[in-house]
Amino acid sequence: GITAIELGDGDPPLFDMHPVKTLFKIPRNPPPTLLHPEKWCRGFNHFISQCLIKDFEKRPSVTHLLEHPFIRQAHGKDMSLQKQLADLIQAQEQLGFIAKIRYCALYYSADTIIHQLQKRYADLQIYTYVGDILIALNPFQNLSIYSPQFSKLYHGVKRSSNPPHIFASADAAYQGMVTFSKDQCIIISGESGAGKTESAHLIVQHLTFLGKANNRALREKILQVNPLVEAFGNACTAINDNSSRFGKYLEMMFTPTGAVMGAKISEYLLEKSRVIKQAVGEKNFHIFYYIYAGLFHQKKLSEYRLPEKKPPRYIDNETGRVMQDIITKDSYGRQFEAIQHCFRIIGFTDEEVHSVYKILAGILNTGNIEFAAISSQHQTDKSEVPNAEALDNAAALLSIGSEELQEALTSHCVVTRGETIIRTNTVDKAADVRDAMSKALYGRLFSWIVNRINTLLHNAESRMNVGILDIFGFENFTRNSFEQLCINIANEQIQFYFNQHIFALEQMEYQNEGIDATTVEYEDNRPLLDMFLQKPMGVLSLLDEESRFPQATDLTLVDKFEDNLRCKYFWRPKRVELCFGIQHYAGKVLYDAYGFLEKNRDTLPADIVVVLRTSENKLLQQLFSSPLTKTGISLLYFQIDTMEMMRHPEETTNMKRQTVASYFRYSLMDLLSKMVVGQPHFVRCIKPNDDREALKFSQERVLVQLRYTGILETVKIRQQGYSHRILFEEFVKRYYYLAFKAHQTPLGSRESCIAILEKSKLDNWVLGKTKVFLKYYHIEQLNLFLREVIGRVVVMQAYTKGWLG
Ligand code: AD9
Ligand code: MG
Repeated sequence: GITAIELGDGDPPLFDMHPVKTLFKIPRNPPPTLLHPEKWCRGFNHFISQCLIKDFEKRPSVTHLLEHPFIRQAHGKDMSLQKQLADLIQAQEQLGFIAKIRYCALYYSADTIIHQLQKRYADLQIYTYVGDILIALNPFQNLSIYSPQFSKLYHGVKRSSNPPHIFASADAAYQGMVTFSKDQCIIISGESGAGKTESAHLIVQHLTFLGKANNRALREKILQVNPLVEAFGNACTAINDNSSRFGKYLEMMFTPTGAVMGAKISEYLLEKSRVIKQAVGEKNFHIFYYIYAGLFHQKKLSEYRLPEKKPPRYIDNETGRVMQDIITKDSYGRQFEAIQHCFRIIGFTDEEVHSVYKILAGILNTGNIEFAAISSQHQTDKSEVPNAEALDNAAALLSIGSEELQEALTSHCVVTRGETIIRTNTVDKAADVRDAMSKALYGRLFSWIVNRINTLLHNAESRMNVGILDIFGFENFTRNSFEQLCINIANEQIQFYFNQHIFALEQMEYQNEGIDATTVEYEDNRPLLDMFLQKPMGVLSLLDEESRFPQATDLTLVDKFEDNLRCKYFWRPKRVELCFGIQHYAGKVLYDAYGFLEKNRDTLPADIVVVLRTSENKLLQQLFSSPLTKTGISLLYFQIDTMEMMRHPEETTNMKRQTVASYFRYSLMDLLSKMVVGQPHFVRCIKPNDDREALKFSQERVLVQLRYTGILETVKIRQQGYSHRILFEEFVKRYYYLAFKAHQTPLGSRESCIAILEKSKLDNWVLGKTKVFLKYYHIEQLNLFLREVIGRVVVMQAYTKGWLG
């Protein structure tokens, strides 16, 4: 008969989730009369998991489970394994185990994982653990699992006490920070529309709950940060109605005891080009619609010199649609009020907010400035503004002179041999200058808002933080431009970090510690990342080099790519000249190089800066007084520049000519430097379908995402791997109470570790040369024991000291 069934030892399937391994033993070679081994195991595992869930719900001990009459019965009789199995399953039904499987079994095959995810999704169980990575399927509907009751449930408890949840990730990070006094970072990844931003909100919500500050006002403030920056940095795209058009790293700061103290945001690469133009079916940044609709409903459009009949060109790319939306729905208007509320709560002054609105309205009016050619006999390359209304409005809102603005738009100064010559702009050139000005205004305004939030929420006394990374997800549209390239490179970098952390470092550590662990093959995207970032022959460097040549064109750029990128990840389609393709980790993307050089140069003529600096609007003056004149880089970024300049003084001269690509490279570096100091927690968002429909699960789409994100490989490595490694000394210091008396001072040695582990009756742990290797459930168990023991010690001391009478 069965004595025990062991789940594990490389036999599929396996639960990494509970210490069930010692409970049951599956014979290595099931008798041939049995069902197909995998099905057989699956049936059994299913049963066991149900028992366990029952077990965990009532919280009896593991022995309690063994004492279960049904299990005892199975043990007692001598039946064929098959019969017993049938009995077990029947009994399971009789017992009415209706509890659902909470923990996904870690099967080897992709099929079984997909199957499991699908089943869970149908039950609206969108979260699943794979090892210690949280998989989050986008539900595309509101679920009632984020209420304060749920927050209470995920508060300083073992992970296995509750169903998988995004709150558990926040709780794990929080506990990690408090217990180890170490910064943590939660890295949320997934393609566009997969649910990263929503997840980030939920994490902030839960962290503010966990880090209970007495200061309610502060908590309120922190909760308003995301909605505010997202109004300015998110927009509707073809894939996602609330798509992040910038990368965001939000650090929540805490005291050593874990009370929340403040917050700080870093922003990465806002897609400024959206201000001036949007693809068909897409929109400008939310804030423009909020403000236009809000002012419309409040009948205040004229106060901000905004046209009432026809919305400004920048927000009305499909003529007429916007106005209809604004009049019929008033959600935009409500959002405007919400944003005003955010500004107020966070602590912006009325004057500041008014200035922000004026600049936004100024940008919208700037977009309406049109140019016409002045043709005289001698000059055909001269332009003027035939209708001064938009020009005057923009100038008034920006508190600058209308004539000066016209001058700066339609002409430019050239300094040659110490002499200043004024050259006129063609109509096209003038329009480019106008758009460059709008982009610069918006980009700098955005950075200013972020910096202002940081000043208002910063707390110099904070000691530890939990960072939450929410960037723009991998994108593949019908037409992909420079912005998509940058976004996808950023995702490539995050994927690399993930791989490093999960696979490369893991394997290196096993080797170093002399532990025998099977190596897991994974898709290393390092060569791809090198192709993008390498100097001087990487995509970004080549782009920068080409951007320096005035004669270069987008076509010469693609030629240059083709000549230099000799690598299987790059190809050039035959028929379309300006196109090139890249095989990203997440799929093939075809890029259209049109406009790459201009977008990378991101030039803002000095004449415009000069005019804007004369503004009487204090905020505007501030935006353009920084020494960086081009990319609208925040102060935060400026610090990195200076750091870089100190390290590479030879590049200092180029700093003035900073391109988007070089800024982008530094941003990635900066982001990584923040991430590597913290203990990472990974949340992988997955989009179950492309139609944004609830309950619709496309196996194909999910499989693709599981595959390219490396989750399938993760399953393998997690099955075999050890999520915690602790130096002997540290381990002894932390857990010596479990095997030694309080007055003893055991050596931080291998032997002491063994004593502790054996005393705790754990198995499946491994000792390396310097570290103890543990599965995550070991840690949970140890901490639980520790709490009990310490509790006992405290009570005993209280007795001996006579406190308890
Ligand atoms: V992008 O890369 O910024 O374009 P995200 O951030 O991955 O993308 P987002 O969080 O914006 O996606 O989610 C897209 C939409 O899915 C949201 O607007 C919600 O409508 C929906 N969603 C995502 N997660 C949840 C959830 N936990 N509950 C309910 C959700 N709806
Ligand atoms: Mg997002």
